[in-house]
This record gives sequence, C-alpha cells and structure tokens, in this order.
Amino acid sequence: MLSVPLTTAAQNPIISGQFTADPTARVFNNKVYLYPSHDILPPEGTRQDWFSMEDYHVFSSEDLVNWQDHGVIVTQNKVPWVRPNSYSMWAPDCVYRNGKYYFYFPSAPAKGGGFGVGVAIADNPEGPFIPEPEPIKGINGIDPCVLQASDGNAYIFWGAGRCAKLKENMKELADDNPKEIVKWGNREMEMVGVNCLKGLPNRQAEGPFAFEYNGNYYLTYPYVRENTEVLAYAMSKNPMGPYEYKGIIMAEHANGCWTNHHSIVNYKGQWYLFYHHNAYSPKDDKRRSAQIEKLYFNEDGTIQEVKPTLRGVGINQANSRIDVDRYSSASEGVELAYLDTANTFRGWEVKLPKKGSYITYNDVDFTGANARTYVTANVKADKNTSIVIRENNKNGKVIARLNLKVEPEGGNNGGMMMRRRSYVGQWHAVTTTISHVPKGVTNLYIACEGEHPASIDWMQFKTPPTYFTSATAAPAKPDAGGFIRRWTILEPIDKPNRSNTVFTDSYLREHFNMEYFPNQFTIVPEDGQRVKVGKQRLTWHKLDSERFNVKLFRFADGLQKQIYGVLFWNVTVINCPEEIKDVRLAVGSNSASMWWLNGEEVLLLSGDRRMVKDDAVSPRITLKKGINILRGAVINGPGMSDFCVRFINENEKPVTEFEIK
Ligand code: FUB
Repeated sequence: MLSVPLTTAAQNPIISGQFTADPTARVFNNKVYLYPSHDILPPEGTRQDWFSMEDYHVFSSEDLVNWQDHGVIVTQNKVPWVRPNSYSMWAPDCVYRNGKYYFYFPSAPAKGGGFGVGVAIADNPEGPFIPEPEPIKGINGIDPCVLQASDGNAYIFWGAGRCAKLKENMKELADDNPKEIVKWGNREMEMVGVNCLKGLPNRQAEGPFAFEYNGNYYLTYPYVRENTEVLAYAMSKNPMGPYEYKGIIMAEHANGCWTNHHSIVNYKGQWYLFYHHNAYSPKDDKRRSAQIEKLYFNEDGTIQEVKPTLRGVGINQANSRIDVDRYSSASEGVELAYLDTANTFRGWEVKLPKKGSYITYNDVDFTGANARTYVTANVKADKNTSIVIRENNKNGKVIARLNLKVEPEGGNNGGMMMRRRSYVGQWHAVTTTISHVPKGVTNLYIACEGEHPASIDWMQFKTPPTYFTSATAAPAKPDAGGFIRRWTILEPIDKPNRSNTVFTDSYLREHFNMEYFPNQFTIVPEDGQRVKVGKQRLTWHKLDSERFNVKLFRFADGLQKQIYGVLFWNVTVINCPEEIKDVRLAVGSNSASMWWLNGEEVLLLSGDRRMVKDDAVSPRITLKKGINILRGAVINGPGMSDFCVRFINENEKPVTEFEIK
C-alpha cells in the first residue's frame, strides 16, 4: 500500500490533486478518516459524460487541515465479484466493530445488472483491506452506510433509504428474504429490509447517511427537490423508522452541480458536515471534490441549515501557505478566477478590483510569530498599488502593508540579483516585515489600499528561526569545539559579483584592502554603531550565534538586507588570561574570506569555497595575554554566506582558555 503524504490547507475543497466525491468521514483512534469515492476522467472507450470510478483512497487528518493520503485501499479489478473495468466504485462507508474495520462499497457485479454492495475487511483504518469474494446477499443498490445503534445492532442503509439489520459478522443481513417488489423504471426488483423514506420527500433520493445523537436517529439523504440534489434529513426514535421529515441540511449547489453526497461526524466536540461539490471541475459535475463545514443542532435536535463556503473549517498556521482566495467573506465586486483553467488543482486567485475592496480570512494562528515575522504574498497588478492586512476588520491594527511596484517587462530594475523583478500583470512575491504581531488565532482583513486593482494568490507569515541572539554583557566562552560564536557584524556591503570564480588571491587582496569605511582595520565597533559605506548606511550588530557557524546569510535575510553580492565585516574581542603560543587560526567560509589578528593578516581563503570546519589553517601565531582583536571579511556572489572560526593547538585540539568580550 502506497502512502503518499499530501498537505493541503484548511480551505474547501479539502483535497487537491485528485477528485474526492461522496465523502464519508469517520473518527477512529482520535483521527478523522475520510473514505470518499474517487472520480477520474473517463478512460477512452467509456462513457465520457458519466461517473468514472475505479478505486478508493483513504485519507486521515488530526486537524481537518492537513490530510494524509494513505493510497489506494480497494480497486475494481481486484474485487472478485466486481465486473472488470466497470468504473462503478460508487459511494462507500467504513465502520469499526469487533476489532476490525469494515469497508462497504457499491459496484457493478460481474453477474447480473444494477449494483451490489461488497465488504472489505482490515485490521487498521488505512488497510490493507481484503475484499470478500461475494457481495452482501440481498442488497441491490448503491451508497451503503452502516449505523451502529445504541441498541447494540448494526444497520445497513443503502439506495433511497432502504435499511436492514446486519448480522454480528457484519458481512450478512440478519434477514435477506425479500420484503417487497420495487419498480425502477420498467424493472421490477425484489427488495429486502424496509424503506425508511416511505412517504417522505424522496424524488431520486440516494446516499443515505444515518447516525444517532442525543436519543434521536437521523436519516440524512440527498434528493432532487427541483432540478438538482439538496441534502435533507428525517428523525426517528428507532433506527429503522418510521422517520419524520425535518427539512434541508444544504440547499442545491448554486452552479447546478447535480449531485451532493455527505456524511456527518462529531470530532473533538464539534459537528461537521462533509459534502461534495465540483469546485475543481466547474464544467463537469461528475468530477467532484470533498468539502467541510461546521454543523449545528438546535435544542430540539433539529439541524440548522448549512451554507457551503470557500473557507471551510480548521485553523491555518500563519507560517504555512494560506490560500486567501478561499476567503470567509468579500466585499462586492471581488473576483475569483482559476490560476490555470487547464489545471484547476493549481487553485484560484482573488482580485480586489478597487480601492477599499476587501476579503476576510478567518482563523489564522499566529502562535510563534514575533517582531521578526515577515509576510510574503504572491501578488500581481497592472499598476503600482498596495494591499493592507489588518487584524479582524477594517478598523483593526495594521499587520502589514504590501507595496506592489511593477515595471514593464524587459525594463531595468536595478540590475543583477539585488531585487526580485515584478513585472506588470505577472505573479511575483512581495515581502515585508509585519508591524503588528497578532496573538494566537485571529481573523485577517485584507484590503486594496492603492488606486489600482491587485490580485492575490496566497500569503505566508514566516518567522525566521533564531540564528542569533543579542550578545549579553557577560563575557562568552568558545563552545566545546572551540568555535567563537560572539561577533560584531556589519550589515552587508553591496559588492556585486555574479559568480565566485573571480575570488583569486589578487582580487581578494585588492578588494579586502580597499577602504570601505573609516578605521576599517582598527575599529572595535559597538552594537548599534553606524557607518557610511558609499551610499549605504550600515549598522554593526553584536550577536551570539546559535550555531558554531555564523550564518551571515540568515543575518542579512533576517534584517531584510541583500543576501547575494555582498561583503561582510566581522570583529570579535578575545581576552586571554595568559599568553597562548603556537596556536593556529582555523577557518571555514562561504565564500572567500580574509582574517587579521591584532592588525596582522593571518589567513586568506580564496576561490569559490564552501563552509567546511578547519578548511584553512594559519601558520603558528600567538594569542597575547589580555585583549586580542580578531577581524574577518567574508565576500560572496550568489552563495549563502557563513563562516566558522576557532583556534587549534599543535595537536589540532580546540583552544578554549579565553573569554570573548
Ligand atoms: O458518486 C456516484 C454517485 O453519485 C453516488 O453514489 C451518489 O450518491 C452520487 O453522489
């Protein structure tokens, strides 16, 4: 059995990349398992305008946001009684009883017409499921659902609300003697069990889903009220009825999608309606996708009508990609469009057509966000404009403002890789640090603030991992490996280089020795001290690195500074209680670097280098008693700059008998 991990967001539809119809959700082992049927595009030579379903996958989720696909559990040509290549694996169900999982599914039998219902049995909810050789005797129809009632019995419902008791083995009906003859078109069929929808609105009813709650039995089912299906329900005090019709759970799909099919489940105290719609297949309502909404009961046990939403249920983590086009609400005129009509699984974009247009997006969890959190949004515009993200509503605190600056394609926007290009009408990422950090779960209000329309695909609030902390007043020690982690680092100097092949000794000597700022080789900078380098105003940051290698790339990225084509100056102050002779400076750097101890050049790492511990080692040097100033410059073109530095002794053991101020 293949397990294909799949991460989707909380929104509707809940599964992307494949169609998932007739979603039956069940809670097993504190997780929700979803057993949908699996619409596919009809293979050549089969009816093109009809359902085409050859197998079943099972999915599971602990948060209704991230769904794992456990792969195919039952497939048509491996079920002995199913007519090969009949593509009729319609709506299934799965229940747990007596230590086993029973998966019920309808299909076209090899012998006889119509539909039969089979069982496949497993030890685990995700399978492997072993199909029984024959379908359940006596059942002629589709859409099985098993109700395990508090009277201790299991009842199977199918077709248009037919119901019969199951034997304890869950594979046979307690009584499979026909009870009535039912006409289907001009066919007459012998039917077992009872018709629980007798006398209730039931035109073309199918997909029964029965459950018990608070002493009531609910028989919920799709039927055709006018032209397409609604989800309706009836209640009873007995599993096999008689049932009393109560009303609609969900009205017809607005776009004319003919079917709907559902299940209702309580998970962690909240009721949910799983249903389907053809969101990924707007021109073909035989390819459907599962969606979820919250469902509520009234005090008298009746069910409140549920409206389909784009947003669905679940809480998005702010630091994962949020498809805000699945919004909770929108102002008038907001437009939705597929990103790619040839591959609708790529999702949607939302267009804010004018200044003041907005969408809201509920339930985003900012736990873990901090002042360094930044938002990246995939956006597009035809003219410069801006988007504001606020907390909760239009008067809420501003979380971030996104400026969309676009230029005609082919235009010059500053050269090299310093800036990401953002062309007129093309998707591009805009990143900015957030100005207000929401606490916990909050709703987003996202509005067009500029004079021109803006489109959004997704946004993500990333909090950079902590690579550095501010240096404390107390002196630091080298780490156990002797690595010096306390450095005062200057923000990156703009030093454009398209490749690192230019880093020859002569280039480096020339470029490391030229003056970028006054007192470059003598300064012992304070935290926060500023210097002017050409047109750049740069700040020194006194930091402790969380890792043995000082990640200059992360340092720059965290400050929203340029990360490529850069030169970093680094200074550290070493205080030796005694003179230490015959040590060597051992350095690894990405890319090239040069190092000076007490004003003397001690080491040069030239060429296009990777950061490797002790990549280059200096001749023997002496650390004098008292203060020693170690200075380094690291240069990089397109690479991710970092370095690691330590002193080693004659036996190549780390030197650690000093403090770092
Ligand atoms: O998915 C095929 C059929 O469409 C189901 O069995 C019905 O309930 C309807 O959803």
